[in-house]
Amino acid sequence: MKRSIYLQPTGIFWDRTERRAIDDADIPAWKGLPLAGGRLSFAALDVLTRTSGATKCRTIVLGDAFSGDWGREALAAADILQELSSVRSRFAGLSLDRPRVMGIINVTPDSFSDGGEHANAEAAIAHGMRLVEEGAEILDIGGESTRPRAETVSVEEELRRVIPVIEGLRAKTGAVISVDTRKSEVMRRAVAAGAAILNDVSAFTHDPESLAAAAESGLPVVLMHAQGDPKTMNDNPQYGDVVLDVFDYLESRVQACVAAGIPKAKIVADPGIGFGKHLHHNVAVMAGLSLYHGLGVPILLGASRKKMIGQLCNVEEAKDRVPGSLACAIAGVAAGVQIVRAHDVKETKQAIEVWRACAAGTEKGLE
Ligand code: 9MG
Repeated sequence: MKRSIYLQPTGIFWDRTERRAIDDADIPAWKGLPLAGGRLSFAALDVLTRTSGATKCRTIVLGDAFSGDWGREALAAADILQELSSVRSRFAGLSLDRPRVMGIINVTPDSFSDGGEHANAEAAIAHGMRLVEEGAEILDIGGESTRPRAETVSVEEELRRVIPVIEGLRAKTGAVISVDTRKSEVMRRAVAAGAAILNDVSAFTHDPESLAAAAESGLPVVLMHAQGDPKTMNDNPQYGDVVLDVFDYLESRVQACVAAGIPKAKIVADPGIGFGKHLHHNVAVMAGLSLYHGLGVPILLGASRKKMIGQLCNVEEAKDRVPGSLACAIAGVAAGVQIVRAHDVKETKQAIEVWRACAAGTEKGLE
């Protein structure tokens, strides 16, 4: 469905009204609306209206602007307004009242960040155990590189790479195991080996059997936006308004999953930084992250070590992009993103914990 009105929460803050000692019943403590049912609230909305290619934006402050025309337009998107505040379900057994870190394990010889150093199962398992020690609550295991221009690998090769790692980490850690794959056969075998999340960068569009396989598994899923196939996706990506086009796509994929029998409570959406997007698209999506809460599902952000950071700061080597990755992670959690996909788990956890304490204004009671 293509919408004409979208709502992006803005003025996002950690709600600390409980510490304000207002006991005058005539002056109720003002609260914003809770963002995705979590600890953050929002005080205003950017109302985005799209007509024949152009997007107009007007910011309205909650509470006093709903009487005006733009307020009425916001109410025309009442379904989005409701989703922006609704409480999110637990995902793969994890509550999402605080940001969760998904550690990346690339079992690929051509991985853009690992340089193939984890290309055998034992090294990958050891790497995964280290990520868990560092605080990863989810491990995302992939055997096919999705970096721009990457070639596809056969089902057999992908299975050979990921299954022993899933089995090993399932036996040795309590982390939730996610499999990063676009192939139905890999999904089925990964589920049998102990995977608890299916992360598909094609949002179940690459393999015609994958959506049915996902529904059959009963597992929670991550739906990512990508324009085109990894091999050619960054050649010439085209959008009307990238932030809104990504929203439309994710909304349609959420609907497709629900129609196939996957409950909405088991779906996470991801705007897909770097997937069929130039630098100006990626930064626009980063600035638009809070809009995606209108989908009514948790949001996952994966910007770790990506080219966007290299382009912004002129850093060629992926391993040298850690500070920029942390900046992206914090931009994400400050916009209410619930899951951050990261290579550098220890650093990401530390950055998030410090941000949370500073946003909450207390070092206590954050669990
Ligand atoms: C596999 N993979 C690589 N980058 C990713 C991202 O940004 N999100 C998700 N969900 N998966 C990704």
